[in-house]
Amino acid sequence: MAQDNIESTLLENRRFPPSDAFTRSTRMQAQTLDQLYDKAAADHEGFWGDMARQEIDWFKPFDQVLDSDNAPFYRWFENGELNVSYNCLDRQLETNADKTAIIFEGEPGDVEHISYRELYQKVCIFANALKNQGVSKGDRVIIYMPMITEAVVAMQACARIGAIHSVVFGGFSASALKDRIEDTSAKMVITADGGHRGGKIITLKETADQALAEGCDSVETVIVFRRCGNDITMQADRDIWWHDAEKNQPEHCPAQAMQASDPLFLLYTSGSTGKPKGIQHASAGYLLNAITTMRWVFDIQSADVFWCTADVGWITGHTYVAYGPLATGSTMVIYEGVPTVPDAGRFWDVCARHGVTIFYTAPTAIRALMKAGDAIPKSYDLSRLRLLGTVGEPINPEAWMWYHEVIGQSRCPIVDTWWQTETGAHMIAPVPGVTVTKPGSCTKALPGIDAAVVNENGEEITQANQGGFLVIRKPWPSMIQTIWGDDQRYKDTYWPYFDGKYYLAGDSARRDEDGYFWIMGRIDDVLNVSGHRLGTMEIESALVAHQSVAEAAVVGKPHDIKGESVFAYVVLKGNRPDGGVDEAMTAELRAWVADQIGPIAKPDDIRYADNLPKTRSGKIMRRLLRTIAKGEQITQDTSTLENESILLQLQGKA
Ligand code: 6R9
Repeated sequence: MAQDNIESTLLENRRFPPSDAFTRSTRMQAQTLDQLYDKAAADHEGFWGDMARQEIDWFKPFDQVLDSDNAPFYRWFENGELNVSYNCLDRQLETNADKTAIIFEGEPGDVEHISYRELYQKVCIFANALKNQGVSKGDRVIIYMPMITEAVVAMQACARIGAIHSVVFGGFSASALKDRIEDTSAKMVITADGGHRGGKIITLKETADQALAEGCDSVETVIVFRRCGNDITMQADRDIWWHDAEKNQPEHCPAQAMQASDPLFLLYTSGSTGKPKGIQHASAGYLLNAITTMRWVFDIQSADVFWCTADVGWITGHTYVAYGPLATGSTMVIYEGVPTVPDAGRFWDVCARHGVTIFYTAPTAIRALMKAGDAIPKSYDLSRLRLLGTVGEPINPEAWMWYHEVIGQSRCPIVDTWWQTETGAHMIAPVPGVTVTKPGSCTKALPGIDAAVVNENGEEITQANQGGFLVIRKPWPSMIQTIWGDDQRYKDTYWPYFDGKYYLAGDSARRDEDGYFWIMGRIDDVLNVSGHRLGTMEIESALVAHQSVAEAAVVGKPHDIKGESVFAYVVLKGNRPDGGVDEAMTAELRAWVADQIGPIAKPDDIRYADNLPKTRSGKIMRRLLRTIAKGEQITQDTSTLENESILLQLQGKA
């Protein structure tokens, strides 16, 4: 996998400088950017301290920029007090009250424009409703919603009263939801009757009921927003409609003063082992980098219409839907559904009708829409677009070129943004108007971000195009605080080497002769399916939980559109099916995994064998399984295998 990547990207030598027209219109000029880099290099803490004073409205100023006493549990902006929702809403009211904050479009086509004043009122009323239902500062609230305005209202309302939200993607199953409810001991679940997705109604409340059927004792209340009008059952002592909870609630709700390092939210993400981890983010540092990256990377300006297509169930939907655009007083689009309903022109239709100027999506969406052909985007007026962005996985140069030429009409710079749930905001990304881009490279680290590629001893690799570990060598404001309830796992996962001094991203990368970063892939067993992180362990555990499965190993297989697809090798209890084929079992296991984790985790391929290839010490040889999944010739040494003869079965040849 990594090897392919090196070869294809090494051939890439096209350069795209920003146009003069773009550079003239941008907020950031090369000279200013240089000054930022210089200042950050000379005085890391002073740089971020100044930024925090400039960009955040504080209730009480901080007295220390960075407290490293208990590293790697860094604390930014000690003793400062603020409220994130106040910074997103209240401070826009003076000059921006009538400006549109959100242009919402439902999948069925319903459109709503919400001004900052209206959003402020919605958030205040709902925040009061939460308080009225007994939620207070520090309580955890699970949000399991469709991609509608109210999802953002719920997040902002939590932030307003200091409750810690944990959004669970609406595509996740009851059992995934249950795990998150239990890990957070949430007091409340906020959901909707349903959401529109892919021309169907996703029955969220029904799934939430399944999750809550057993255990989840911490949950006292379920608030249900009526979106689709589908039939649901309300449990009298537990469930309340959103509109009923809001009855008689005042239109103002004071913003709770929070310590800078009080947690703002938890968001679960996959790791290489064990259950998903609750990534914990702090209030002030997270907000700061949401704002700085909106300015530096998205060049956000007052007339922009910004559209990040990510669901709020992912970090991208947190930073670049729920917080960043509002904290910078911007207008954004929120779209409920999928890109292909009613047809593959939907994204471009939304861009054209709402005058989107900045468009941010994932390579997997770009590849899928590219496949639908050029005629579709060409039939829409995309002339308002001025900047394009991508996130979630490496973008292949072919898709980059299509995005540039067909969507951006060779006019719009592309910002390929590398970051993670744990980093909170963009870390390595171009500054449009200044950075010369190269298709497939996320270019350079942003000011104040000390990214490097190092070898296993932590020494920086200076030789061009030599791969190594991607690390961040200095703390940054929007960094992960810890893993919820598991400080040790936080240390072990992110600070295992280099004397615990460098943050280990879990990606491999190389830098070219210009110092540009090229992400090569994960160094652990994490898959990236359509830009979503999935742990191979999680899928394996789900498979093994099925009554017929004895053992399972999961690897990624390169996929045209998804980037990677899930390929599972399964050892059944009892006999291997004749010729390795059992379509009924395959269908059952796919449905089972969808049920255990969610449809995104469904294996595209399942292959049955009597055993898995293991070394004598019992380690599954995943590299070998990856080679087989790709249908490639096995060149690895297989002599350490316990049972070489199963190779034929694994290859589907016996
Ligand atoms: C924001 C987000 C993080 C992982 C990350 C890396 C991959 C993200 C990328 C990229 C190459 C980019 N990744 N952006 N790889 N180029 N521009 O996606 O967060 O879901 O936590 O995933 O995604 O492997 O480590 P998250």
